[in-house]
Amino acid sequence: MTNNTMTNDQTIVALATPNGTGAIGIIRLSGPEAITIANGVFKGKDLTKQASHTIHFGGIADGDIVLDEVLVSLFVAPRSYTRENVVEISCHGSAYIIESIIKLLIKKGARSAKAGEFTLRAFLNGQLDLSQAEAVADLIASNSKASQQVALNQLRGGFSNQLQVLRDQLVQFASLIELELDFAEEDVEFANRDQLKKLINEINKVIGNLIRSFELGNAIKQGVNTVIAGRPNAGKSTLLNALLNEERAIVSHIPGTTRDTIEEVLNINGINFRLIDTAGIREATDAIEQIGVQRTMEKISQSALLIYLFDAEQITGEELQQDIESLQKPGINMLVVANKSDLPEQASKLSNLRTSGFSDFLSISAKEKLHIDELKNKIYSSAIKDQLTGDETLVTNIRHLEALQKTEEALIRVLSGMDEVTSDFLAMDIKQALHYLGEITGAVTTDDLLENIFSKFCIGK
Ligand SMILES: Nc1nc2c(ncn2[C@@H]2O[C@H](COP(=O)(O)OP(=O)(O)OP(=O)(O)O)[C@@H](O)[C@H]2O)c(=O)[nH]1
Ligand SMILES: [Mg+2]
Repeated sequence: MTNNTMTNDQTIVALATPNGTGAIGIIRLSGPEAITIANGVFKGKDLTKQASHTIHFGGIADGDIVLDEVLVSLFVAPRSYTRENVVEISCHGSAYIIESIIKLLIKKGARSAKAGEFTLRAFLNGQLDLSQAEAVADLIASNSKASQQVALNQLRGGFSNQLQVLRDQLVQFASLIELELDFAEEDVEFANRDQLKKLINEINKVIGNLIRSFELGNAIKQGVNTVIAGRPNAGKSTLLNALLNEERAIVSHIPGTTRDTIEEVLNINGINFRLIDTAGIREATDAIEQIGVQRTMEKISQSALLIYLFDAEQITGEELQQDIESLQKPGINMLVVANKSDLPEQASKLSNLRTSGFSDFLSISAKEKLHIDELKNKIYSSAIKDQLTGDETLVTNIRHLEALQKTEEALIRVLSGMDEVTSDFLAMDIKQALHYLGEITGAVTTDDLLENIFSKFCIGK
């Protein structure tokens, strides 16, 4: 990141609304000169003399040429998103007008904002911590009720507050141990080792929970990869259609109908599931089908949830067991589902299976849409388990996950070295744990880290 971006002495400008034609477009200016620059092109009241949080109607003009009639909103530092002077110009949403106004503002001394630069300034000026700034990006990208809630929770500081408290406690111990270093000759212990152990165990418990929450947090943010697999003709494509309530995939009585994978998003109770219909698994009869079956296996290995569908008419109990065993992988939840329950002959087959000790499956009819809601509930609860109560802290960000894992490792080193190593090594490991915790909230940052985070934002945010 250049020094230009890191210092806030320049006034930046960007369109804050999406590109293209809309009813209105909002152009945002932030920086020390935001109000003066806007005032220089504004035909109306003297903006430099107006109070913060007021809106003013007037024209935007380049000399004598009026470009548009607009509303100007004023936010005087530090009462703004960036804590700098901020002006938002709401103009008519023509791409031409927007471009002309931005060009004019640049001519008058503003410069184009980089991706995420407004939020970067909010962070640098202490308005948000780093994990909150990241939550802004997540909130903009959220596409389901659950992902919006998790991002909003993080924006409100739930996540970082929890870590900050832990970090503060650890800082105290670090300074006591530092103190011991100063008195190395005397062999004194200022930091009570038992208390330190207790604190570290407490911190590790919280960190462990946060680390474990990532699986769910990530599922909520990205959607849960859910593969429908089974032998040809089991009714996988019919099930996809039934779940989506739409004739999405081709269904036929010919085994091997689906060749390529078909993906569609299904939202269940606010969580997005990426449903993937696949080619039926069997010894392929031609080269194309063979590729299809390979893809099925790839999709299964990348999935979080596998719906294994079978037609009891077409499969023996042993084959069923074999299929299930060969598809069961660590990290993948599996739901076993018997299809075609509308057919009268299925009942006796299924009861045979049950008497032979195999009963852990749900019975549905994809074609007649029987027990589809029950299946949806199972899909939901297998992904969410009992973890989602509404306001818990979930880690959704891989960067946070890595920092938490590194913190945990450092703390384990502290624990295991406590009785053996000297205070200086102990101090080093604690410092490292503090460093990684600080990386999450932004108490510790590097230019690379900031660049990496904010370059993923959109321009204007
Ligand atoms: N009676 C009945 N027939 C079904 C049911 N589900 C699917 N079928 C029929 O089973 C046949 C195969 O259905 P598909 O959905 O194409 O099966 P598939 O598993 O996608 O098959 P491939 O793509 O070839 O692997 C079709 O004739 C469907 O109409 C069901 O619940 N009841
Ligand atoms: Mg199919």
